[in-house]
Amino acid sequence: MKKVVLITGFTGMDGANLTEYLLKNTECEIYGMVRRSANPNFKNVKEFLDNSRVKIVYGDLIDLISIKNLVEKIQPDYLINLGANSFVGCSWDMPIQVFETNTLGVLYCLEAIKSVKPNCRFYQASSSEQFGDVLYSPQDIKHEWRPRSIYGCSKCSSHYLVKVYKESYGLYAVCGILFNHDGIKRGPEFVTQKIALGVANIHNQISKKQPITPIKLGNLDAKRDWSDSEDFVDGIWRMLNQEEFNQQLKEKYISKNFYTENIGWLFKEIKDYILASGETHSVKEFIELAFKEANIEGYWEGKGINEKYLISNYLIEEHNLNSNILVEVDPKFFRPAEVNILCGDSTPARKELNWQPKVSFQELVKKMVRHNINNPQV
Ligand code: F7E
Repeated sequence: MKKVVLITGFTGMDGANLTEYLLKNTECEIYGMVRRSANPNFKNVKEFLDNSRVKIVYGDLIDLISIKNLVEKIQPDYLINLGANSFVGCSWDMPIQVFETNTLGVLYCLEAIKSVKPNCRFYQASSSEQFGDVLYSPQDIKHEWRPRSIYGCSKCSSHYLVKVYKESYGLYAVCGILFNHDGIKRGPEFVTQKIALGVANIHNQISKKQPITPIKLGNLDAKRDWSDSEDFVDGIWRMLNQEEFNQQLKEKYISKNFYTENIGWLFKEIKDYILASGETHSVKEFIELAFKEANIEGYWEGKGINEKYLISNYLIEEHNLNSNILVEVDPKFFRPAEVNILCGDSTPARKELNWQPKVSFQELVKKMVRHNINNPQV
């Protein structure tokens, strides 16, 4: 029997990358949950829509009835919850919507599984934002939660809900604590894509001898542990199938003909895992590498809100440019409270699940800039 997967957040970056991964590496049938809207955005998933293994279903994380109906109708073997209001910055502007989607939505998924299909495996997208105001680096699974955003709080609450449902009802429910992961399908409001799009735009303007548009950003000193989402979806699938990817579990159970469909024994063994690169880089480093990839030389000048990344003088003359500013600070992008540094320890996922990311920070920056230069926004 082919396994059935229900993905929330299907049209987002992770949803699209996971769909691609499952189509390539498994025989699963995929149901992508989409919220009904007047202007649906299928940009990230358009290449999968004609695939007979992919079906769109309508539902909303904040509507328990819709989630329950879908679980009843589809009878999924896996419910992978990637749906969330994932933009940290906006969580101060719409705190209730963030909690409803990111926390109540998880509760509804767990309730639906518990009452309709308790052997459906559940994945929850936990986040490094839960570590917040960190006490040490790299952060491991034992690091306490010290969230600095409403988004971070919503993810801590849902993390605990998963734990409680797992322990109370014996569900295969797992949280992947994912550090920043980006890629060519990333939304334009996140800092990596904002920079990559801005650099590609300036590259285009210089080549057409048009005035250049500086990129306006917030905290340039924030440090993050950035990876490629395409590497992380592989880690997510490994977390959902730990008895297959963890050699010790495999030997302990599968080789002794344990009935894996009966997950009664399994929920006690499964673990939450961190996915991260183990490196931390500042927003400034991302900017420098991004301009380098576009062959635009620059340098930093000024401090605090007056800090700017300026284009090298010889390029101004060569291209007869109107302005020398490539990047400037706009305080409107500062957050009321900031997570200054994140760096994750993913040793257990690497050792136990045999997970190995392929794309480095430098390759990620190049890939995003190159993609935007080759596919200019219209
Ligand atoms: O910000 C700083 C900003 O919005 C990264 C989400 O996937 O990862 C992501 O959350 C850093 C922050 O991602 C701008 O202040 C400076 O320090 O790209 P971001 P995030 O907040 O780290 C975690 C793991 C998640 O779970 C989230 O869902 O960059 N920054 N200037 C800026 N950030 C933005 N967005 N825009 C700026 O202009």
